[in-house]
Amino acid sequence: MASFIARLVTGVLPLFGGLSPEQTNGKSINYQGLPRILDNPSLTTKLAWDSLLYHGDTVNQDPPETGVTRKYDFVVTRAQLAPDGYLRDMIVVNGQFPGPLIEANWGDWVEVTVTSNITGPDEGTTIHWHGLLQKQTPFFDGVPGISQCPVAPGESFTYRFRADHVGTSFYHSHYSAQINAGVVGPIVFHGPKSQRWEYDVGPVLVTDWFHKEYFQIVQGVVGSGADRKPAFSDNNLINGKMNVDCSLKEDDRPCISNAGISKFQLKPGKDNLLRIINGGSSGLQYFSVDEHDMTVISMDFVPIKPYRTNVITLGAGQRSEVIIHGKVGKDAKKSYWMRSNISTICALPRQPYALAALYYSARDAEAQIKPSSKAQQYNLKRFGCGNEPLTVTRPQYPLPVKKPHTTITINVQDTLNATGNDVYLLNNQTSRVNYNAPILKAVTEGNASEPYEPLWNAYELGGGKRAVRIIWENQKVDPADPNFYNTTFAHPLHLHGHDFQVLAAGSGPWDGRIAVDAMRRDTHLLPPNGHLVVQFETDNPGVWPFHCHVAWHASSGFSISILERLSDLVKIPGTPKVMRQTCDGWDAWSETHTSEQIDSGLRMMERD
Ligand SMILES: *[C@@H]1O[C@H](CO)[C@@H](O)[C@H](O)[C@H]1NC(C)=O
Ligand SMILES: *[C@@H]1O[C@H](CO)[C@@H](O)[C@H](O)[C@H]1NC(C)=O
Ligand SMILES: *[C@@H]1O[C@H](CO)[C@@H](O)[C@H](O)[C@H]1NC(C)=O
Ligand SMILES: *[C@@H]1O[C@H](CO)[C@@H](O)[C@H](O)[C@H]1NC(C)=O
Ligand SMILES: *[C@@H]1O[C@H](CO)[C@@H](O)[C@H](O)[C@H]1NC(C)=O
Ligand SMILES: *[C@@H]1O[C@H](CO)[C@@H](O)[C@H](O)[C@H]1NC(C)=O
Ligand SMILES: [Cu+2]
Repeated sequence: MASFIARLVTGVLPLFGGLSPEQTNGKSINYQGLPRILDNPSLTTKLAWDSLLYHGDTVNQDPPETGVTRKYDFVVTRAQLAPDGYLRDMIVVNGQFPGPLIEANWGDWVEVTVTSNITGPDEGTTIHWHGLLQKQTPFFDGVPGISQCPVAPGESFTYRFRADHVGTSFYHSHYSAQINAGVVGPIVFHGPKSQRWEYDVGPVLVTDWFHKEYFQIVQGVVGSGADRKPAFSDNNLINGKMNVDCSLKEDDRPCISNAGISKFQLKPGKDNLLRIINGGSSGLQYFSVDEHDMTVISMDFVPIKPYRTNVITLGAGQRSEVIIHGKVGKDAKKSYWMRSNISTICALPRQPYALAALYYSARDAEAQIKPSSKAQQYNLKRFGCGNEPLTVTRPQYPLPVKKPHTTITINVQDTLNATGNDVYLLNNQTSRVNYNAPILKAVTEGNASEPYEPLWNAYELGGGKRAVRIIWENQKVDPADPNFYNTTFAHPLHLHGHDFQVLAAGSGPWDGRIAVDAMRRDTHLLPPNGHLVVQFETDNPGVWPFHCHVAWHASSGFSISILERLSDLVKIPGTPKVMRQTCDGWDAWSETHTSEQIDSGLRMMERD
């Protein structure tokens, strides 16, 4: 803090880099240029994938047995950092924002020991490994109140799961809206490539950024009457960096307007792979690179038929891998802006524009030449706040769409409850879970039966492998209802434990038509006043939330719990035993700490 202020008053400052990397991102290292797995001698086995172009479906195949376990230690603590120049209280992994990169080969086991060290005030934590199937390990999915109890302050918990996909994802806290405090980092699984590239630039993590602490934001979101406040984001970051205009600041916290932005170095004339992740709390992002087209090769973990574009859409929780062909000659001597713009129509950004600088030589990057490139043009109203049309994003390896055994229609409504708090109702029911009694524990201890607790918002999908279709409807709101609150938000809906087929998505009600070669992914946008139709097979016994990835909407109860194949679930070794580890610790902690639950439960808030 002292050095922060020292730098603040040093007068003339460079174009960017007014703060040190420690001040903006703590102990975070620049993770460009993959695989980095090679840097760690204990992780060097079997990187044969790197040269392999393999035309095979890694999504619907079981991963190979590699016999390798990759171990990581995460300590989650409070920290004060200034990612964009505004000093704020954060919660981070290993002192780093963004958090450390998890890297493994397809088929490896990954073991992460998470120590909860969030004190003053104390908080628990859980980490969710976004997009992983967790087959046979549903208790390591990291959702408090569903798959585990929170890891209590001072306690540790070891997650052990399979690298069951190939591609790009991220991990994040699923405890209340703690993701917003900075508990987020990239995941890369190497494996057979669906397309050839020559240089792996690495993760490009885009996060909307808020200056207030998440507890205050959640209080505003779920508050009633005059306490109810919409959650405006203050800034937008690329790999945890951006500049802020301190003159717009409304408080007296330390702030500097040229903290520094991220720099990327691409190889001229080569095919450069960028792994773009929307790891933010809420904002719908449009990612582009000035004067460069991108060839999109995946959506979430699923390879798609490559297509060229100048911009991609990423709802919170979505990822996309793109190849950028490097410029040559005099064009490679210029620098370019990489941009991510938060939608000003379907989100609430105060400052929507994230920037990073792209260079082709280390010397230019060192000299920090300010780009003078021209922004890509695209229509902000594109796709009515939805994802790219399904005719554009076709999977590399399509699967047939089976006749569904079960069809569930879910009507979404944003309304005020009897005490005037903003809640989401899904088929008239909001969701709220109990941190001391996770649903997975209750159902595997044989201590739950139908009718389930209404606030679980449970949908039980019986035995056997069956096709299940879910139709999300976001348009049948009644404008005559005095509590009707017309949101223009797009809801990025994320299902745990599955890649679903996206059968249809668009505005208005579903017309019954199914996309040709329906793509698969784990998160897709439900547009405002629109519909989203997905289908998956019950091939993964577990309790899987299907929820909005906008942290504030999850806080307001936008979640259902899929209870999948309970009779097979109870046979999984480790149920319910694994959950007792966190629950014993959490029960003991909560006996001596009074906690205040201000939001839904999925993202419930507890404070002493
Ligand atoms: C736990 O957090 C405290 C303060 O936030 C810090 O001093 C301590 O080093 C942390 N412990 C570990 C193991 O990181
Ligand atoms: C995206 O943001 C940049 C500022 O970084 C702006 O100049 C550009 O117009 C924006 N693009 C669109 C389509 O709004
Ligand atoms: C309304 O929702 C709030 C926030 O989730 C909750 O605290 C309150 O108990 C709810 N009121 C009723 C009457 O259910
Ligand atoms: C929700 O409840 C209202 C009455 O309170 C009822 O008319 C309506 O059909 C219900 N909607 C659903 C989707 O269950
Ligand atoms: C079973 O559920 C009941 C009611 O919720 C609770 O009182 C009891 O402690 C639970 N038993 C176990 C073993 O969890
Ligand atoms: C909701 O808002 C949208 C966009 O502002 C508007 O087009 C639509 O008519 C509104 N719907 C209702 C029922 O008010
Ligand atoms: Cu939402």
